[in-house]
Amino acid sequence: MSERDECIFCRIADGKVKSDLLHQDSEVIAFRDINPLAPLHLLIVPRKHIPSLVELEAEDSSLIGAMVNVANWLAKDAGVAEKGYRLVINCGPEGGQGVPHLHMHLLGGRQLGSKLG
Ligand code: DGP
Repeated sequence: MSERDECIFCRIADGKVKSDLLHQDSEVIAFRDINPLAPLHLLIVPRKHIPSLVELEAEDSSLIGAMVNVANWLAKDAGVAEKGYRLVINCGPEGGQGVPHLHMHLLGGRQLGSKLG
């Protein structure tokens, strides 16, 4: 089995697993988290399989900007931009990363706690 076939977010990006997709372009997709922690909880995911933030190569660093742009657009579209929202990238086991494919959480729609860890 190929790396993409073994990765749940690659399978979603490739249309092999269903998701509640809200955005897709040539580089980035965004869909609702299956386990929402807030009224709005989206995942912004590069199509390219990058296992985690620490493995982001310099040549791919513009992807982070593309992911933030998509997140900001989705926050505005969902109506949470004015009140505020949070973007989170978990990296590695101690950073709380469960799915080994780079992704950004967009959380909003309620007052989020002031503690990060
Ligand atoms: P993290 O802990 O940062 O790796 O978060 C991974 C998130 O991915 C977690 O909040 C649950 C979500 N997730 C895992 N598998 C699926 C899936 O198959 N579909 C969707 N929509 N979300 C998933």
